[in-house]
Amino acid sequence: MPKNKAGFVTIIGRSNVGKSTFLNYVVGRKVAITTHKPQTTRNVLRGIYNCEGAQVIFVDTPGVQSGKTVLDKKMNKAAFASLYDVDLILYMIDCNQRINEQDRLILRSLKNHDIPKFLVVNKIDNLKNEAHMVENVLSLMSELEFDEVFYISSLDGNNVERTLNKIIEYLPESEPFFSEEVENLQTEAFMISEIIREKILLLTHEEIPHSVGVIIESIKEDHEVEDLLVIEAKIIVERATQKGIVIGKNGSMLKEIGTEARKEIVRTIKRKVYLELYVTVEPNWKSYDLGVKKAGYE
Ligand SMILES: Nc1nc2c(ncn2[C@@H]2O[C@H](COP(=O)(O)OP(=O)(O)OP(=O)(O)O)[C@@H](O)[C@H]2O)c(=O)[nH]1
Ligand SMILES: [Mg+2]
Repeated sequence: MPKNKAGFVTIIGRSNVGKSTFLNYVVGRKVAITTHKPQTTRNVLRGIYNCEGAQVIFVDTPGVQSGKTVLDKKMNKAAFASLYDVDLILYMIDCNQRINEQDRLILRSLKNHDIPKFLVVNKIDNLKNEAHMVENVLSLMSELEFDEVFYISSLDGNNVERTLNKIIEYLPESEPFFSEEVENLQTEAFMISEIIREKILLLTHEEIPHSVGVIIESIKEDHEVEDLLVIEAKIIVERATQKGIVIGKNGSMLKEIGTEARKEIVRTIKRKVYLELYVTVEPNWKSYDLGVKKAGYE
Protein backbone atom coordinates (compact mmCIF):
# COMPACT_ATOMS: atom_id res chain seq x y z
CA MET A 1 0.00 0.00 0.00
CA PRO A 2 1.68 3.31 -1.05
CA LYS A 3 2.03 5.85 1.74
CA ASN A 4 0.24 9.18 1.62
CA LYS A 5 2.37 12.01 0.32
CA ALA A 6 1.61 15.71 0.62
CA GLY A 7 3.46 18.97 0.36
CA PHE A 8 3.90 22.46 -0.98
CA VAL A 9 5.70 23.23 -4.24
CA THR A 10 6.70 26.74 -5.30
CA ILE A 11 6.94 27.61 -8.99
CA ILE A 12 9.43 30.44 -9.51
CA GLY A 13 10.87 32.00 -12.65
CA ARG A 14 10.98 35.11 -14.79
CA SER A 15 7.84 36.74 -16.07
CA ASN A 16 5.99 35.09 -18.94
CA VAL A 17 7.77 31.71 -18.82
CA GLY A 18 4.44 29.92 -18.20
CA LYS A 19 4.27 29.43 -14.44
CA SER A 20 0.57 30.16 -14.17
CA THR A 21 -0.23 28.13 -17.29
CA PHE A 22 1.54 25.19 -15.63
CA LEU A 23 -0.42 25.69 -12.40
CA ASN A 24 -3.73 25.80 -14.24
CA TYR A 25 -2.83 22.71 -16.27
CA VAL A 26 -1.89 20.53 -13.31
CA VAL A 27 -4.76 21.67 -11.14
CA GLY A 28 -7.17 21.26 -14.04
CA ARG A 29 -8.91 24.60 -13.55
CA LYS A 30 -8.18 28.26 -13.95
CA VAL A 31 -6.61 29.33 -10.67
CA ALA A 32 -4.44 32.05 -12.19
CA ILE A 33 -4.99 34.40 -15.10
CA THR A 34 -2.46 33.98 -17.90
CA THR A 35 -1.62 36.35 -20.74
CA HIS A 36 1.18 36.90 -23.25
CA LYS A 37 2.06 40.11 -21.41
CA PRO A 38 4.79 40.09 -18.76
CA GLN A 39 3.91 40.58 -15.10
CA THR A 40 0.48 39.06 -15.33
CA THR A 41 0.56 37.46 -11.88
CA ARG A 42 0.91 39.96 -9.05
CA ASN A 43 0.04 37.81 -6.03
CA VAL A 44 1.17 34.49 -4.65
CA LEU A 45 -1.56 32.01 -5.61
CA ARG A 46 -2.21 28.45 -4.51
CA GLY A 47 -3.80 25.55 -6.34
CA ILE A 48 -4.38 22.00 -5.13
CA TYR A 49 -3.67 18.82 -7.07
CA ASN A 50 -5.21 15.66 -5.61
CA CYS A 51 -4.69 12.08 -6.66
CA GLU A 52 -4.77 8.64 -5.07
CA GLY A 53 -2.34 8.79 -2.14
CA ALA A 54 -1.03 12.31 -2.75
CA GLN A 55 -1.83 15.97 -2.50
CA VAL A 56 0.35 18.70 -3.96
CA ILE A 57 -0.28 22.35 -3.17
CA PHE A 58 1.31 24.41 -5.94
CA VAL A 59 2.37 27.96 -5.16
CA ASP A 60 2.41 30.25 -8.21
CA THR A 61 4.44 33.44 -7.88
CA PRO A 62 4.82 36.77 -9.68
CA GLY A 63 7.55 36.62 -12.32
CA VAL A 64 10.90 37.91 -11.10
CA GLN A 65 11.61 41.18 -12.92
CA SER A 66 13.71 44.31 -12.75
CA GLY A 67 10.97 46.94 -12.23
CA LYS A 68 11.62 49.71 -9.75
CA THR A 69 8.17 50.67 -8.45
CA VAL A 70 6.96 49.74 -4.96
CA LEU A 71 4.63 47.18 -6.56
CA ASP A 72 7.46 45.63 -8.63
CA LYS A 73 9.61 45.29 -5.54
CA LYS A 74 6.75 43.81 -3.53
CA MET A 75 6.12 41.28 -6.28
CA ASN A 76 9.76 40.15 -6.33
CA LYS A 77 9.81 39.99 -2.56
CA ALA A 78 6.67 37.84 -2.54
CA ALA A 79 8.18 35.48 -5.12
CA PHE A 80 11.37 34.99 -3.10
CA ALA A 81 9.49 34.70 0.21
CA SER A 82 7.48 31.83 -1.22
CA LEU A 83 10.65 29.71 -1.39
CA TYR A 84 10.49 29.34 2.39
CA ASP A 85 8.40 26.69 4.11
CA VAL A 86 7.83 24.61 0.99
CA ASP A 87 8.95 21.07 0.24
CA LEU A 88 10.19 21.48 -3.31
CA ILE A 89 10.96 24.23 -5.81
CA LEU A 90 10.25 24.26 -9.52
CA TYR A 91 12.45 26.79 -11.29
CA MET A 92 10.86 27.40 -14.66
CA ILE A 93 12.53 28.83 -17.75
CA ASP A 94 11.32 29.37 -21.31
CA CYS A 95 13.26 27.06 -23.66
CA ASN A 96 13.73 29.93 -26.13
CA GLN A 97 15.04 32.56 -23.72
CA ARG A 98 18.65 33.21 -22.87
CA ILE A 99 19.55 33.32 -19.17
CA ASN A 100 19.52 36.90 -17.89
CA GLU A 101 20.12 38.93 -14.74
CA GLN A 102 16.81 37.84 -13.19
CA ASP A 103 17.67 34.19 -13.69
CA ARG A 104 20.99 34.77 -11.93
CA LEU A 105 19.13 36.45 -9.07
CA ILE A 106 16.84 33.43 -8.78
CA LEU A 107 19.79 31.00 -8.90
CA ARG A 108 21.53 32.87 -6.10
CA SER A 109 18.41 32.68 -3.99
CA LEU A 110 17.82 28.99 -4.75
CA LYS A 111 21.28 28.20 -3.36
CA ASN A 112 20.03 29.25 0.08
CA HIS A 113 17.25 26.69 0.13
CA ASP A 114 18.22 23.19 1.05
CA ILE A 115 15.24 21.37 -0.47
CA PRO A 116 14.80 19.48 -3.75
CA LYS A 117 14.87 21.70 -6.83
CA PHE A 118 13.72 20.82 -10.33
CA LEU A 119 14.66 22.78 -13.41
CA VAL A 120 11.60 22.92 -15.64
CA VAL A 121 12.21 23.98 -19.23
CA ASN A 122 8.83 25.05 -20.59
CA LYS A 123 7.33 25.83 -24.03
CA ILE A 124 9.10 22.87 -25.61
CA ASP A 125 6.25 22.71 -28.16
CA ASN A 126 7.67 25.93 -29.57
CA LEU A 127 11.41 25.20 -29.39
CA LYS A 128 13.31 27.37 -31.88
CA ASN A 129 16.96 26.53 -31.31
CA GLU A 130 17.92 23.34 -29.54
CA ALA A 131 21.62 24.22 -29.33
CA HIS A 132 20.83 27.46 -27.49
CA MET A 133 18.52 25.66 -25.10
CA VAL A 134 21.13 23.00 -24.30
CA GLU A 135 23.72 25.72 -23.73
CA ASN A 136 21.36 27.51 -21.33
CA VAL A 137 20.47 24.39 -19.43
CA LEU A 138 24.11 23.33 -19.08
CA SER A 139 25.04 26.78 -17.86
CA LEU A 140 22.29 26.65 -15.21
CA MET A 141 23.27 23.13 -14.18
CA SER A 142 26.89 24.18 -13.77
CA GLU A 143 25.76 26.85 -11.30
CA LEU A 144 23.35 24.75 -9.29
CA GLU A 145 22.84 21.06 -8.81
CA PHE A 146 19.21 20.44 -9.76
CA ASP A 147 17.69 17.20 -8.55
CA GLU A 148 15.79 16.72 -11.79
CA VAL A 149 15.42 18.44 -15.15
CA PHE A 150 12.24 18.31 -17.20
CA TYR A 151 11.41 19.55 -20.70
CA ILE A 152 7.71 20.25 -20.82
CA SER A 153 4.88 22.08 -22.50
CA SER A 154 2.36 23.60 -20.10
CA LEU A 155 0.21 24.40 -23.09
CA ASP A 156 -0.26 20.89 -24.50
CA GLY A 157 0.72 19.00 -21.34
CA ASN A 158 3.74 17.23 -22.83
CA ASN A 159 5.77 15.67 -19.97
CA VAL A 160 3.68 17.38 -17.30
CA GLU A 161 2.44 14.11 -15.84
CA ARG A 162 5.98 12.77 -15.59
CA THR A 163 7.01 15.94 -13.79
CA LEU A 164 4.06 15.59 -11.45
CA ASN A 165 4.87 11.96 -10.65
CA LYS A 166 8.46 12.86 -9.86
CA ILE A 167 7.33 15.75 -7.65
CA ILE A 168 5.18 13.33 -5.66
CA GLU A 169 8.13 10.93 -5.28
CA TYR A 170 10.13 13.70 -3.61
CA LEU A 171 7.36 14.90 -1.28
CA PRO A 172 7.35 13.88 2.38
CA GLU A 173 4.95 11.32 3.77
CA SER A 174 2.04 13.26 5.14
CA GLU A 175 -1.71 13.31 5.34
CA PRO A 176 -3.40 15.79 2.96
CA PHE A 177 -3.50 19.39 4.17
CA PHE A 178 -6.89 20.11 2.63
CA SER A 179 -9.99 17.97 2.25
CA GLU A 180 -10.75 16.91 -1.32
CA GLU A 181 -13.78 19.19 -1.42
CA VAL A 182 -11.60 22.28 -1.14
CA GLU A 183 -11.21 23.58 -4.66
CA ASN A 184 -10.34 27.18 -4.33
CA LEU A 185 -7.81 28.74 -1.99
CA GLN A 186 -8.33 32.28 -3.24
CA THR A 187 -11.42 34.30 -2.38
CA GLU A 188 -14.22 34.74 -4.87
CA ALA A 189 -13.73 38.52 -4.85
CA PHE A 190 -10.06 38.06 -5.72
CA MET A 191 -10.91 35.72 -8.62
CA ILE A 192 -13.44 38.23 -9.95
CA SER A 193 -10.96 41.10 -9.77
CA GLU A 194 -8.35 39.00 -11.59
CA ILE A 195 -10.78 38.07 -14.36
CA ILE A 196 -11.48 41.77 -14.92
CA ARG A 197 -7.75 42.57 -14.89
CA GLU A 198 -7.11 39.77 -17.38
CA LYS A 199 -9.61 41.23 -19.84
CA ILE A 200 -7.94 44.64 -19.49
CA LEU A 201 -4.50 43.07 -20.09
CA LEU A 202 -5.81 41.33 -23.19
CA LEU A 203 -7.71 44.28 -24.64
CA THR A 204 -5.35 47.20 -23.97
CA HIS A 205 -1.80 47.96 -25.03
CA GLU A 206 1.46 49.61 -24.14
CA GLU A 207 1.67 50.89 -20.59
CA ILE A 208 -1.99 50.36 -19.68
CA PRO A 209 -1.71 46.70 -18.57
CA HIS A 210 1.01 47.51 -16.07
CA SER A 211 -0.76 50.59 -14.74
CA VAL A 212 -4.06 48.95 -13.92
CA GLY A 213 -5.37 47.68 -10.61
CA VAL A 214 -8.84 46.29 -9.95
CA ILE A 215 -10.70 46.46 -6.66
CA ILE A 216 -14.02 44.82 -5.94
CA GLU A 217 -16.06 47.44 -4.10
CA SER A 218 -19.10 45.29 -3.38
CA ILE A 219 -20.82 42.01 -4.22
CA LYS A 220 -24.52 42.08 -3.36
CA GLU A 221 -27.74 40.23 -4.13
CA ASP A 222 -30.04 42.34 -6.28
CA HIS A 223 -33.18 43.59 -4.51
CA GLU A 224 -35.51 43.11 -7.46
CA VAL A 225 -34.19 40.38 -9.72
CA GLU A 226 -34.05 36.96 -8.12
CA ASP A 227 -30.66 35.20 -8.16
CA LEU A 228 -28.89 38.20 -9.62
CA LEU A 229 -25.57 39.19 -8.13
CA VAL A 230 -24.52 42.81 -8.49
CA ILE A 231 -20.77 43.30 -8.56
CA GLU A 232 -19.26 46.74 -8.37
CA ALA A 233 -15.60 47.02 -9.35
CA LYS A 234 -13.20 49.90 -9.53
CA ILE A 235 -10.44 50.01 -12.12
CA ILE A 236 -7.50 52.09 -10.98
CA VAL A 237 -5.13 53.71 -13.45
CA GLU A 238 -2.12 55.96 -12.92
CA ARG A 239 -2.95 58.87 -15.22
CA ALA A 240 -5.95 60.71 -16.66
CA THR A 241 -4.93 59.81 -20.23
CA GLN A 242 -5.03 56.14 -19.26
CA LYS A 243 -8.53 56.59 -17.89
CA GLY A 244 -9.57 57.84 -21.32
CA ILE A 245 -8.05 54.80 -23.02
CA VAL A 246 -9.66 52.30 -20.63
CA ILE A 247 -13.06 53.95 -21.09
CA GLY A 248 -12.62 54.27 -24.86
CA LYS A 249 -14.65 56.21 -27.41
CA ASN A 250 -18.19 56.60 -26.05
CA GLY A 251 -17.34 54.03 -23.39
CA SER A 252 -16.69 51.30 -25.97
CA MET A 253 -13.54 49.85 -24.38
CA LEU A 254 -15.01 49.71 -20.89
CA LYS A 255 -18.09 48.05 -22.34
CA GLU A 256 -15.99 45.38 -24.06
CA ILE A 257 -13.96 44.75 -20.90
CA GLY A 258 -17.22 44.45 -18.95
CA THR A 259 -18.85 42.08 -21.45
CA GLU A 260 -15.83 39.75 -21.63
CA ALA A 261 -15.30 39.79 -17.86
CA ARG A 262 -18.97 39.23 -17.07
CA LYS A 263 -19.14 36.16 -19.33
CA GLU A 264 -16.22 34.55 -17.55
CA ILE A 265 -17.40 35.55 -14.06
CA VAL A 266 -20.75 33.90 -14.81
CA ARG A 267 -18.98 30.70 -15.92
CA THR A 268 -16.71 30.79 -12.87
CA ILE A 269 -19.15 31.49 -10.06
CA LYS A 270 -22.18 29.96 -11.80
CA ARG A 271 -24.44 32.89 -10.97
CA LYS A 272 -26.31 35.53 -12.94
CA VAL A 273 -24.21 38.65 -12.70
CA TYR A 274 -24.60 42.37 -13.26
CA LEU A 275 -21.16 43.91 -13.46
CA GLU A 276 -20.69 47.59 -12.86
CA LEU A 277 -17.25 48.97 -13.71
CA TYR A 278 -15.87 52.42 -13.21
CA VAL A 279 -12.42 53.91 -13.65
CA THR A 280 -10.54 56.18 -11.27
CA VAL A 281 -7.14 57.84 -11.41
CA GLU A 282 -4.80 57.26 -8.50
CA PRO A 283 -1.68 59.14 -9.62
CA ASN A 284 1.34 56.80 -9.76
CA TRP A 285 -0.33 54.34 -7.38
CA LYS A 286 2.31 51.67 -8.07
CA SER A 287 5.07 53.90 -6.78
CA TYR A 288 4.09 54.51 -3.19
CA ASP A 289 3.15 52.21 -0.33
CA LEU A 290 -0.33 53.53 0.31
CA GLY A 291 -1.21 53.48 -3.40
CA VAL A 292 -0.19 49.84 -3.65
CA LYS A 293 -2.17 49.04 -0.51
CA LYS A 294 -5.23 50.88 -1.81
CA ALA A 295 -5.01 48.84 -5.00
CA GLY A 296 -5.33 45.71 -2.88
CA TYR A 297 -1.70 44.53 -2.83
CA GLU A 298 -0.61 43.99 0.74
N1 LIG B 1 3.86 27.75 -26.75
C1 LIG B 1 3.71 27.74 -25.42
N2 LIG B 1 3.24 28.82 -24.79
C2 LIG B 1 3.09 28.76 -23.45
C3 LIG B 1 3.39 27.60 -22.70
N3 LIG B 1 3.15 27.86 -21.40
C4 LIG B 1 2.70 29.13 -21.34
N4 LIG B 1 2.65 29.68 -22.57
C5 LIG B 1 2.23 31.04 -22.94
O1 LIG B 1 3.14 31.96 -22.36
C6 LIG B 1 2.46 33.16 -21.96
C7 LIG B 1 2.75 33.45 -20.51
O2 LIG B 1 2.15 32.46 -19.70
P1 LIG B 1 1.85 32.69 -18.16
O3 LIG B 1 1.43 31.38 -17.60
O4 LIG B 1 0.96 33.87 -17.95
O5 LIG B 1 3.33 33.06 -17.67
P2 LIG B 1 3.81 33.40 -16.17
O6 LIG B 1 5.17 32.79 -16.02
O7 LIG B 1 2.79 33.02 -15.19
O8 LIG B 1 3.96 34.98 -16.27
P3 LIG B 1 3.90 36.08 -15.05
O9 LIG B 1 2.66 35.85 -14.30
O10 LIG B 1 3.90 37.38 -15.78
O11 LIG B 1 5.14 35.87 -14.26
C8 LIG B 1 0.98 32.93 -22.26
O12 LIG B 1 0.68 33.52 -23.49
C9 LIG B 1 0.88 31.39 -22.34
O13 LIG B 1 -0.16 30.94 -23.18
C10 LIG B 1 3.88 26.45 -23.40
O14 LIG B 1 4.18 25.39 -22.86
N5 LIG B 1 4.01 26.59 -24.76
MG1 LIG C 1 1.71 34.11 -13.86
